Amino acid sequence: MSARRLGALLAAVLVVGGGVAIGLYVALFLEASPPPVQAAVIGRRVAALELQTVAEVGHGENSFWVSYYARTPGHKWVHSTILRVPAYSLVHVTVYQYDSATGLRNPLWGQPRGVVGGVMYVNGKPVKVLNPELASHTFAIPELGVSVPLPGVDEEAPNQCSNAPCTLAEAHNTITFTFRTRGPGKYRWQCFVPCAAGFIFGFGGPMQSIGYMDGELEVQSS
Ligand SMILES: [Cu+2]
Repeated sequence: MSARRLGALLAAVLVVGGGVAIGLYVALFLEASPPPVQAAVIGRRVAALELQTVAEVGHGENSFWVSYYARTPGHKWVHSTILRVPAYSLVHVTVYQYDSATGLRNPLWGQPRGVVGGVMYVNGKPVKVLNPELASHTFAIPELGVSVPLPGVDEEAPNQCSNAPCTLAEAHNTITFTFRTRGPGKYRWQCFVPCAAGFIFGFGGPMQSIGYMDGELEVQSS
């Protein structure tokens, strides 16, 4: 075989092999992707989302990973961060926050932003800025300018949750806020607290995994 032919053959093998590898990667990614959770529609252009954050899942492959969970309109907690909401709507969010504080790298994020009235409610009380050291996670949708710091529970509080999904009988803070969606599309959302214990700078593992501290907001035309 001539060197030229061999070169062409090798190039073809690489292209096909690369294609197969990319296909496999996409297939595995899709398979690993958690199921979408629909927000409850509670009015004309008004929806409601319920989330919880847990210090550790408590079971399964990544038992020690910190995570978000989402609740279906049928009140079932799902281990997912793929959230479906209607376009051009108000979304009322309730987060049950079961994890303790880690603290923010950037104190600016202690201010709830991109939310209606510039305010969040912590256990029913309005909060316009949170001491950055008290943040356990944030709920942030960078493209929509939404960033909400979630105050952690006291580490000494009795009844800590260690197996998700957590229940209201366990120590938690309840945070509520409202944001407005724009047009249909996929918007990335994530936590910005370096909350991944045991990973470099707290930013590995769950902090870079959809279904844990990263998610997608699927905005759909209604
Ligand atoms: Cu987090």
